[in-house]
Amino acid sequence: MIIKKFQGSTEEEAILAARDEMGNDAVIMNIRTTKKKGLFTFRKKSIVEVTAALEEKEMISPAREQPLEEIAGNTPASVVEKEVFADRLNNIQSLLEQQMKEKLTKETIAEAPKEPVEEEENENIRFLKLIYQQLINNEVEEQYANQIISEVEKHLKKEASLDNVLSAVYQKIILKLGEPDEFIADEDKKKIFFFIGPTGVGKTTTIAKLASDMKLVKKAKIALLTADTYRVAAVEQLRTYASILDIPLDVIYSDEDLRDGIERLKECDLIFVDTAGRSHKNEEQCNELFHLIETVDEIDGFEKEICLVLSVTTKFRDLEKICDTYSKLGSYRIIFTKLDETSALGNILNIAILTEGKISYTTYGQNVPDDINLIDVQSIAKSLLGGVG
Ligand SMILES: Nc1nc2c(ncn2[C@@H]2O[C@H](COP(=O)(O)OP(=O)(O)OP(=O)(O)O)[C@@H](O)[C@H]2O)c(=O)[nH]1
Ligand SMILES: [Mg+2]
Repeated sequence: MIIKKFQGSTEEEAILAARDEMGNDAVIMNIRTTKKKGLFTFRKKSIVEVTAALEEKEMISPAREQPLEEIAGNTPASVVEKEVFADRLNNIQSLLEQQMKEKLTKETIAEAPKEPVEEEENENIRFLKLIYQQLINNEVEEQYANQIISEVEKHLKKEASLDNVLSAVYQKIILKLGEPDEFIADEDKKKIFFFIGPTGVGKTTTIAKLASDMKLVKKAKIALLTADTYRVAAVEQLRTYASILDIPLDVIYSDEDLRDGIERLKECDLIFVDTAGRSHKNEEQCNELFHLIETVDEIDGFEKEICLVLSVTTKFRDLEKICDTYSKLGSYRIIFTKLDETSALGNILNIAILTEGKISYTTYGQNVPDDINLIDVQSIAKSLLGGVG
Protein backbone atom coordinates (compact mmCIF):
# COMPACT_ATOMS: atom_id res chain seq x y z
CA MET A 1 0.00 0.00 0.00
CA ILE A 2 1.28 3.44 -0.87
CA ILE A 3 0.47 6.07 1.74
CA LYS A 4 1.11 9.76 1.05
CA LYS A 5 0.23 13.12 2.52
CA PHE A 6 -1.04 16.08 0.51
CA GLN A 7 -1.61 19.63 1.57
CA GLY A 8 -3.86 22.41 0.39
CA SER A 9 -5.44 25.57 1.66
CA THR A 10 -8.85 23.83 1.65
CA GLU A 11 -9.96 20.23 2.05
CA GLU A 12 -11.06 20.09 -1.60
CA GLU A 13 -7.70 21.37 -2.78
CA ALA A 14 -5.78 18.78 -0.75
CA ILE A 15 -8.05 15.93 -1.93
CA LEU A 16 -7.69 17.11 -5.53
CA ALA A 17 -3.89 17.04 -5.15
CA ALA A 18 -4.13 13.47 -3.82
CA ARG A 19 -6.40 12.34 -6.71
CA ASP A 20 -4.18 14.12 -9.23
CA GLU A 21 -1.13 12.18 -8.16
CA MET A 22 -2.60 8.87 -7.01
CA GLY A 23 -5.69 8.63 -9.20
CA ASN A 24 -9.37 8.10 -8.36
CA ASP A 25 -8.77 4.79 -6.59
CA ALA A 26 -6.91 6.56 -3.80
CA VAL A 27 -8.62 6.16 -0.43
CA ILE A 28 -8.65 9.26 1.77
CA MET A 29 -7.63 7.96 5.20
CA ASN A 30 -7.38 11.08 7.28
CA ILE A 31 -8.00 14.81 7.01
CA ARG A 32 -6.58 17.30 9.48
CA THR A 33 -6.12 21.02 9.70
CA THR A 34 -2.81 22.32 11.06
CA LYS A 35 -0.86 25.52 11.44
CA LYS A 36 2.80 25.57 10.55
CA LYS A 37 5.14 25.38 13.59
CA GLY A 38 7.61 28.07 14.48
CA LEU A 39 7.70 31.74 15.32
CA PHE A 40 4.73 33.96 14.55
CA THR A 41 2.39 31.01 14.10
CA PHE A 42 -0.52 33.37 14.70
CA ARG A 43 0.25 34.97 11.35
CA LYS A 44 0.35 31.69 9.51
CA LYS A 45 -2.71 30.38 7.66
CA SER A 46 -4.15 26.97 8.46
CA ILE A 47 -3.34 24.22 6.04
CA VAL A 48 -5.35 21.10 5.37
CA GLU A 49 -3.44 17.87 5.17
CA VAL A 50 -5.00 14.71 3.79
CA THR A 51 -3.51 11.25 4.05
CA ALA A 52 -4.30 9.09 1.04
CA ALA A 53 -3.63 5.40 0.45
CA LEU A 54 -3.45 3.44 -2.75
CA GLU A 55 -3.42 -0.28 -3.00
CA GLU A 56 -0.51 -1.62 -5.04
CA LYS A 57 -1.28 -4.42 -7.48
CA GLU A 58 1.02 -6.92 -5.74
CA MET A 59 0.22 -5.69 -2.28
CA ILE A 60 -0.43 -9.10 -0.80
CA SER A 61 2.66 -11.26 -0.40
CA PRO A 62 2.55 -14.43 1.60
CA ALA A 63 3.11 -13.94 5.31
CA ARG A 64 3.54 -17.66 5.72
CA GLU A 65 3.17 -20.73 3.59
CA GLN A 66 1.17 -23.08 5.84
CA PRO A 67 -2.63 -22.90 6.01
CA LEU A 68 -4.42 -21.32 8.94
CA GLU A 69 -6.03 -24.47 10.38
CA GLU A 70 -4.65 -23.68 13.80
CA ILE A 71 -6.97 -20.69 14.27
CA ALA A 72 -8.35 -21.38 17.72
CA GLY A 73 -9.03 -18.56 20.16
CA ASN A 74 -10.33 -15.03 19.95
CA THR A 75 -9.20 -11.64 21.19
CA PRO A 76 -11.77 -9.23 22.52
CA ALA A 77 -11.81 -6.06 20.47
CA SER A 78 -12.88 -4.10 23.55
CA VAL A 79 -9.29 -4.08 24.86
CA VAL A 80 -8.26 -1.78 22.04
CA GLU A 81 -8.90 1.94 22.35
CA LYS A 82 -11.58 1.55 19.78
CA GLU A 83 -12.48 5.16 19.35
CA VAL A 84 -9.01 6.32 18.46
CA PHE A 85 -8.31 3.35 16.33
CA ALA A 86 -11.65 3.11 14.56
CA ASP A 87 -10.68 5.45 11.73
CA ARG A 88 -7.67 3.43 10.83
CA LEU A 89 -9.56 0.20 11.10
CA ASN A 90 -12.20 1.44 8.69
CA ASN A 91 -9.54 2.43 6.22
CA ILE A 92 -7.75 -0.90 6.32
CA GLN A 93 -11.15 -2.59 6.01
CA SER A 94 -12.17 -0.45 3.07
CA LEU A 95 -8.92 -1.31 1.27
CA LEU A 96 -9.55 -4.97 1.87
CA GLU A 97 -13.17 -4.77 0.81
CA GLN A 98 -12.19 -2.98 -2.38
CA GLN A 99 -9.61 -5.64 -3.13
CA MET A 100 -12.03 -8.47 -2.38
CA LYS A 101 -14.69 -6.94 -4.60
CA GLU A 102 -12.26 -6.88 -7.53
CA LYS A 103 -11.24 -10.48 -6.91
CA LEU A 104 -14.85 -11.67 -6.50
CA THR A 105 -15.85 -10.06 -9.77
CA LYS A 106 -13.08 -11.94 -11.55
CA GLU A 107 -13.97 -15.20 -9.78
CA THR A 108 -17.68 -14.87 -10.66
CA ILE A 109 -16.74 -14.84 -14.31
CA ALA A 110 -14.12 -17.57 -14.11
CA GLU A 111 -15.18 -20.02 -11.38
CA ALA A 112 -18.12 -21.43 -9.47
CA PRO A 113 -18.85 -19.63 -6.17
CA LYS A 114 -17.06 -20.93 -3.07
CA GLU A 115 -18.54 -22.20 0.20
CA PRO A 116 -19.34 -19.27 2.55
CA VAL A 117 -17.14 -20.72 5.38
CA GLU A 118 -14.12 -20.88 3.09
CA GLU A 119 -14.79 -17.33 2.02
CA GLU A 120 -14.80 -16.16 5.64
CA GLU A 121 -11.48 -17.88 6.37
CA ASN A 122 -10.07 -16.48 3.21
CA GLU A 123 -11.03 -12.98 4.28
CA ASN A 124 -9.05 -13.24 7.52
CA ILE A 125 -6.04 -14.72 5.76
CA ARG A 126 -6.10 -11.94 3.23
CA PHE A 127 -6.47 -9.35 5.93
CA LEU A 128 -3.48 -10.73 7.88
CA LYS A 129 -1.42 -10.64 4.70
CA LEU A 130 -2.42 -7.05 4.17
CA ILE A 131 -1.30 -6.19 7.71
CA TYR A 132 1.92 -8.14 7.18
CA GLN A 133 2.67 -6.11 4.06
CA GLN A 134 1.94 -2.91 5.94
CA LEU A 135 4.50 -3.86 8.61
CA ILE A 136 7.08 -4.67 5.95
CA ASN A 137 6.43 -1.31 4.24
CA ASN A 138 7.18 0.34 7.58
CA GLU A 139 10.50 -1.52 7.72
CA VAL A 140 9.60 -4.11 10.29
CA GLU A 141 12.02 -6.98 9.69
CA GLU A 142 10.46 -9.93 7.86
CA GLN A 143 11.21 -12.36 10.69
CA TYR A 144 9.47 -10.14 13.27
CA ALA A 145 6.47 -9.38 11.03
CA ASN A 146 6.09 -13.14 10.48
CA GLN A 147 6.44 -13.79 14.19
CA ILE A 148 3.68 -11.30 15.02
CA ILE A 149 1.33 -12.57 12.31
CA SER A 150 1.78 -16.23 13.20
CA GLU A 151 1.34 -15.57 16.93
CA VAL A 152 -1.94 -13.80 16.13
CA GLU A 153 -3.09 -16.56 13.76
CA LYS A 154 -2.62 -19.17 16.45
CA HIS A 155 -5.04 -17.44 18.79
CA LEU A 156 -7.80 -16.42 16.43
CA LYS A 157 -11.08 -18.26 16.08
CA LYS A 158 -12.24 -19.12 12.59
CA GLU A 159 -15.21 -16.79 12.97
CA ALA A 160 -13.08 -13.87 14.15
CA SER A 161 -14.05 -10.59 12.55
CA LEU A 162 -11.61 -8.24 10.81
CA ASP A 163 -11.98 -6.06 13.88
CA ASN A 164 -10.75 -8.93 16.06
CA VAL A 165 -7.83 -9.63 13.73
CA LEU A 166 -6.65 -6.05 13.63
CA SER A 167 -7.04 -5.49 17.36
CA ALA A 168 -5.11 -8.71 18.06
CA VAL A 169 -2.19 -7.49 15.90
CA TYR A 170 -2.34 -4.04 17.47
CA GLN A 171 -2.20 -5.47 20.98
CA LYS A 172 0.60 -7.85 20.04
CA ILE A 173 2.71 -4.95 18.75
CA ILE A 174 2.06 -2.96 21.93
CA LEU A 175 3.13 -5.91 24.04
CA LYS A 176 6.33 -6.29 22.04
CA LEU A 177 7.13 -2.58 22.36
CA GLY A 178 6.91 -2.98 26.13
CA GLU A 179 6.08 -0.64 28.97
CA PRO A 180 7.53 2.87 28.72
CA ASP A 181 10.38 3.21 31.17
CA GLU A 182 10.36 6.71 32.62
CA PHE A 183 13.26 8.34 34.47
CA ILE A 184 12.28 9.14 38.02
CA ALA A 185 14.04 11.23 40.61
CA ASP A 186 14.20 9.77 44.09
CA GLU A 187 16.50 11.16 46.72
CA ASP A 188 16.57 7.75 48.44
CA LYS A 189 17.66 6.09 45.23
CA LYS A 190 20.31 8.27 43.67
CA LYS A 191 21.19 7.39 40.11
CA ILE A 192 23.95 8.03 37.64
CA PHE A 193 22.99 7.67 33.97
CA PHE A 194 25.63 7.12 31.27
CA PHE A 195 24.45 8.18 27.82
CA ILE A 196 26.27 6.14 25.23
CA GLY A 197 25.90 5.39 21.53
CA PRO A 198 27.15 6.04 18.02
CA THR A 199 28.39 9.45 16.89
CA GLY A 200 25.87 12.16 16.13
CA VAL A 201 22.73 10.29 17.20
CA GLY A 202 21.70 13.08 19.58
CA LYS A 203 23.16 12.07 22.97
CA THR A 204 24.06 15.59 24.13
CA THR A 205 20.82 17.12 22.83
CA THR A 206 18.79 14.38 24.51
CA ILE A 207 20.62 14.92 27.82
CA ALA A 208 19.70 18.62 27.66
CA LYS A 209 16.03 17.79 26.97
CA LEU A 210 15.84 15.26 29.80
CA ALA A 211 17.82 17.43 32.25
CA SER A 212 15.32 20.21 31.68
CA ASP A 213 12.39 17.85 32.36
CA MET A 214 14.05 16.42 35.47
CA LYS A 215 14.88 19.82 36.90
CA LEU A 216 11.91 21.94 35.91
CA VAL A 217 9.07 19.41 35.93
CA LYS A 218 10.21 16.67 38.31
CA LYS A 219 12.10 19.09 40.57
CA ALA A 220 15.12 16.78 40.81
CA LYS A 221 18.54 17.84 42.05
CA ILE A 222 20.47 17.11 38.90
CA ALA A 223 24.05 17.61 37.70
CA LEU A 224 25.90 16.90 34.47
CA LEU A 225 29.29 15.36 33.80
CA THR A 226 30.87 15.13 30.40
CA ALA A 227 33.50 12.68 29.36
CA ASP A 228 33.38 13.96 25.80
CA THR A 229 36.69 15.77 25.60
CA TYR A 230 37.40 14.59 22.05
CA ARG A 231 35.65 17.41 20.26
CA VAL A 232 36.52 20.96 21.24
CA ALA A 233 32.93 22.11 20.84
CA ALA A 234 31.40 19.20 22.75
CA VAL A 235 32.03 20.56 26.25
CA GLU A 236 30.84 24.03 25.22
CA GLN A 237 27.64 22.52 23.78
CA LEU A 238 26.76 20.95 27.13
CA ARG A 239 28.02 23.93 29.14
CA THR A 240 25.55 26.15 27.30
CA TYR A 241 22.62 23.91 28.25
CA ALA A 242 23.90 23.57 31.85
CA SER A 243 24.11 27.32 32.25
CA ILE A 244 20.62 27.92 30.79
CA LEU A 245 19.20 25.33 33.19
CA ASP A 246 21.43 26.52 36.02
CA ILE A 247 22.78 23.09 36.87
CA PRO A 248 26.38 22.11 37.68
CA LEU A 249 28.63 20.65 34.99
CA ASP A 250 32.01 19.00 35.48
CA VAL A 251 34.37 17.78 32.80
CA ILE A 252 36.06 14.43 33.35
CA TYR A 253 39.26 13.32 31.66
CA SER A 254 39.95 10.08 33.55
CA ASP A 255 38.39 7.40 35.78
CA GLU A 256 39.77 9.31 38.74
CA ASP A 257 38.00 12.52 37.63
CA LEU A 258 34.77 10.54 37.42
CA ARG A 259 35.09 9.33 41.02
CA ASP A 260 36.01 12.84 42.20
CA GLY A 261 33.12 14.35 40.25
CA ILE A 262 30.59 11.97 41.77
CA GLU A 263 32.00 12.67 45.24
CA ARG A 264 31.57 16.41 44.68
CA LEU A 265 28.01 15.90 43.42
CA LYS A 266 26.88 13.49 46.11
CA GLU A 267 24.08 15.86 47.21
CA CYS A 268 22.38 15.42 43.84
CA ASP A 269 19.63 12.86 43.11
CA LEU A 270 20.66 12.38 39.52
CA ILE A 271 23.83 12.68 37.49
CA PHE A 272 23.78 12.51 33.70
CA VAL A 273 27.10 11.61 32.09
CA ASP A 274 27.61 12.57 28.44
CA THR A 275 30.10 10.46 26.53
CA ALA A 276 31.80 10.87 23.18
CA GLY A 277 30.12 9.10 20.27
CA ARG A 278 31.76 5.77 19.49
CA SER A 279 31.73 3.63 16.41
CA HIS A 280 30.80 0.13 17.57
CA LYS A 281 33.47 -1.07 15.12
CA ASN A 282 36.27 0.68 16.99
CA GLU A 283 37.12 -1.83 19.69
CA GLU A 284 39.75 0.30 21.39
CA GLN A 285 37.43 3.31 21.82
CA CYS A 286 34.59 1.09 23.04
CA ASN A 287 36.83 -0.63 25.61
CA GLU A 288 37.94 2.75 26.91
CA LEU A 289 34.29 3.71 27.41
CA PHE A 290 33.42 0.37 29.02
CA HIS A 291 36.32 0.82 31.43
CA LEU A 292 35.10 4.28 32.45
CA ILE A 293 31.55 3.00 33.07
CA GLU A 294 32.79 0.01 35.07
CA THR A 295 34.57 2.41 37.45
CA VAL A 296 31.24 3.45 38.91
CA ASP A 297 30.49 0.11 40.52
CA GLU A 298 33.13 1.01 43.07
CA ILE A 299 31.32 4.18 44.12
CA ASP A 300 28.76 4.03 46.88
CA GLY A 301 25.44 5.78 46.93
CA PHE A 302 24.65 5.97 43.19
CA GLU A 303 22.93 3.24 41.23
CA LYS A 304 24.31 2.99 37.70
CA GLU A 305 22.07 3.02 34.63
CA ILE A 306 23.12 2.80 31.01
CA CYS A 307 21.18 4.65 28.38
CA LEU A 308 21.87 3.59 24.81
CA VAL A 309 20.90 6.36 22.40
CA LEU A 310 20.04 5.16 18.89
CA SER A 311 18.79 6.95 15.82
CA VAL A 312 15.73 5.34 14.25
CA THR A 313 17.22 6.20 10.84
CA THR A 314 20.17 3.82 11.28
CA LYS A 315 19.97 0.61 9.23
CA PHE A 316 18.68 -2.36 11.23
CA ARG A 317 21.78 -4.47 10.45
CA ASP A 318 23.95 -1.78 12.09
CA LEU A 319 21.58 -1.32 15.03
CA GLU A 320 21.82 -5.06 15.61
CA LYS A 321 25.63 -4.87 15.82
CA ILE A 322 25.57 -1.74 18.01
CA CYS A 323 23.21 -3.43 20.50
CA ASP A 324 25.41 -6.50 20.51
CA THR A 325 28.57 -4.44 21.20
CA TYR A 326 26.98 -2.55 24.11
CA SER A 327 25.39 -5.69 25.58
CA LYS A 328 28.80 -6.24 27.20
CA LEU A 329 27.78 -3.56 29.69
CA GLY A 330 24.78 -5.62 30.86
CA SER A 331 21.25 -4.30 30.59
CA TYR A 332 20.49 -0.86 29.21
CA ARG A 333 17.57 1.36 28.44
CA ILE A 334 17.13 2.63 24.90
CA ILE A 335 16.25 6.11 23.67
CA PHE A 336 15.32 6.43 20.01
CA THR A 337 16.08 9.76 18.35
CA LYS A 338 15.20 11.44 15.06
CA LEU A 339 11.67 10.08 14.63
CA ASP A 340 11.01 13.27 12.67
CA GLU A 341 13.45 12.14 9.98
CA THR A 342 11.58 9.03 8.90
CA SER A 343 8.03 7.83 8.48
CA ALA A 344 9.02 4.16 8.78
CA LEU A 345 9.28 3.33 12.48
CA GLY A 346 9.88 -0.42 12.05
CA ASN A 347 13.30 -0.19 13.69
CA ILE A 348 11.72 0.64 17.05
CA LEU A 349 9.74 -2.60 16.98
CA ASN A 350 12.72 -4.54 15.57
CA ILE A 351 14.99 -3.42 18.40
CA ALA A 352 12.31 -3.89 21.07
CA ILE A 353 11.92 -7.52 19.95
CA LEU A 354 15.65 -8.11 19.43
CA THR A 355 16.79 -6.79 22.80
CA GLU A 356 13.62 -7.48 24.79
CA GLY A 357 14.80 -4.18 26.15
CA LYS A 358 13.20 -1.25 27.76
CA ILE A 359 12.62 1.72 25.49
CA SER A 360 12.30 4.88 27.53
CA TYR A 361 11.95 7.94 25.32
CA THR A 362 11.74 9.00 21.71
CA THR A 363 12.89 12.34 20.32
CA TYR A 364 11.53 14.00 17.22
CA GLY A 365 13.42 17.21 16.54
CA GLN A 366 16.27 19.54 17.44
CA ASN A 367 14.31 21.78 19.81
CA VAL A 368 15.51 21.69 23.40
CA PRO A 369 13.64 20.96 25.64
CA ASP A 370 10.44 20.28 23.69
CA ASP A 371 11.13 17.56 21.16
CA ILE A 372 11.10 14.54 23.45
CA ASN A 373 8.40 12.22 24.78
CA LEU A 374 8.10 9.14 26.86
CA ILE A 375 7.71 6.44 24.21
CA ASP A 376 4.10 6.38 23.01
CA VAL A 377 3.61 2.73 22.16
CA GLN A 378 0.00 3.16 21.01
CA SER A 379 0.97 5.83 18.56
CA ILE A 380 3.90 3.78 17.22
CA ALA A 381 1.69 0.68 16.84
CA LYS A 382 -0.86 2.74 14.89
CA SER A 383 1.82 4.20 12.70
CA LEU A 384 3.25 0.72 11.96
CA LEU A 385 -0.21 -0.42 10.89
CA GLY A 386 -0.46 2.48 8.50
CA GLY A 387 -2.40 4.87 10.69
CA VAL A 388 -1.57 8.44 11.50
CA GLY A 389 0.08 7.50 14.82
N1 LIG B 1 16.07 15.89 13.39
C1 LIG B 1 16.55 15.63 14.59
N2 LIG B 1 17.79 16.05 14.89
C2 LIG B 1 18.24 15.78 16.12
C3 LIG B 1 17.48 15.10 17.10
N3 LIG B 1 18.24 14.97 18.20
C4 LIG B 1 19.41 15.57 17.94
N4 LIG B 1 19.43 16.07 16.70
C5 LIG B 1 20.49 16.78 15.99
O1 LIG B 1 21.53 15.86 15.70
C6 LIG B 1 22.78 16.54 15.69
C7 LIG B 1 23.74 15.83 16.65
O2 LIG B 1 23.24 15.96 17.97
P1 LIG B 1 24.17 15.78 19.25
O3 LIG B 1 23.29 15.89 20.44
O4 LIG B 1 25.35 16.67 19.19
O5 LIG B 1 24.61 14.27 19.01
P2 LIG B 1 25.67 13.43 19.86
O6 LIG B 1 25.19 12.01 19.84
O7 LIG B 1 25.88 14.06 21.18
O8 LIG B 1 26.96 13.60 18.94
P3 LIG B 1 28.47 13.23 19.33
O9 LIG B 1 28.67 13.71 20.72
O10 LIG B 1 29.29 13.94 18.31
O11 LIG B 1 28.58 11.75 19.20
C8 LIG B 1 22.49 17.97 16.13
O12 LIG B 1 22.37 18.76 14.97
C9 LIG B 1 21.13 17.86 16.83
O13 LIG B 1 20.39 19.06 16.80
C10 LIG B 1 16.15 14.67 16.74
O14 LIG B 1 15.39 14.05 17.49
N5 LIG B 1 15.74 14.96 15.47
MG1 LIG C 1 27.62 14.75 22.10
